[in-house]
Amino acid sequence: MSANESNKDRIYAERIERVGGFVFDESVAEVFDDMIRRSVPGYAMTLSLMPLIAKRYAQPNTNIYDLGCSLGAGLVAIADGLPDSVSLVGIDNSQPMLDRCEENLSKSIPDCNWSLQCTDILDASIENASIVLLNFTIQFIPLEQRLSLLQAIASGLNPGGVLLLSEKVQFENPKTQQDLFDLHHDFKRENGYSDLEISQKRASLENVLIPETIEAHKTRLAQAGFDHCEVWLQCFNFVSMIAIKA
Ligand code: GEK
Repeated sequence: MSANESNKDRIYAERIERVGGFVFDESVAEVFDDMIRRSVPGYAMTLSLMPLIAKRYAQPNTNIYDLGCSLGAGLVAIADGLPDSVSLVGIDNSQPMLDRCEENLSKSIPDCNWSLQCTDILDASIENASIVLLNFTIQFIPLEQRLSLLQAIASGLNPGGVLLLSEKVQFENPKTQQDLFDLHHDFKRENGYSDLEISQKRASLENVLIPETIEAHKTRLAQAGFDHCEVWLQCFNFVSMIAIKA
């Protein structure tokens, strides 16, 4: 098998008798880059535009966190052009993800000051931060713990700091919800996933990935202590938001 084939996501390609809940284990980490690019509309664009935001908000001598950093794509994307004095901190509770993340950062940003922590983001200590990335990760946190996580982020950010939050979202209007859900599935089909793969993956994410509305995110961000919050990118039912601490 070529390297490319071995990193192609085929996890749900064969029929599985009983689909279990989705976990970020070795088999997922191995194909994760392919999985997220073929599953999340706008992922590449989010990564390509985040550096513009990061350059504007990064403050010298501060920490920049990526919570749920997976393979480190967010940190690699924003690293170029930041002040030399920033420290990049990637946090994830999946060791298989972090093993690959370490390889990626060593190769892609060897001269930056970065470190990785294998821990639950709910236990992470966030301090002296100018930017926090939370891309497609709060959706995996139990609903009742999301506010305290955002409060910890808001209180760890310096004045003028920002949270960049990306998420799968849902819509209150049933037609909008159905249309954007269908478009997301069209996107996955277009990217080579079969109907079987799409339906088995959906079953595995049931009760594991819990999306909310954009309004629910905005309300919680305000409650957590953010002063301004706006969507800066939306592709079907996936959004990227910026939340600013004044
Ligand atoms: C990217 N941001 O490429 N504590 C720490 N890590 C966690 C927790 C937790 N409680 N729950 C989940 N994770 C990345 C993509 S993926 C999104 C993020 C997705 C980690 C989990 O191990 C995984 O690496 C990541 O959050 C979510 O831009 O798979 O859709």
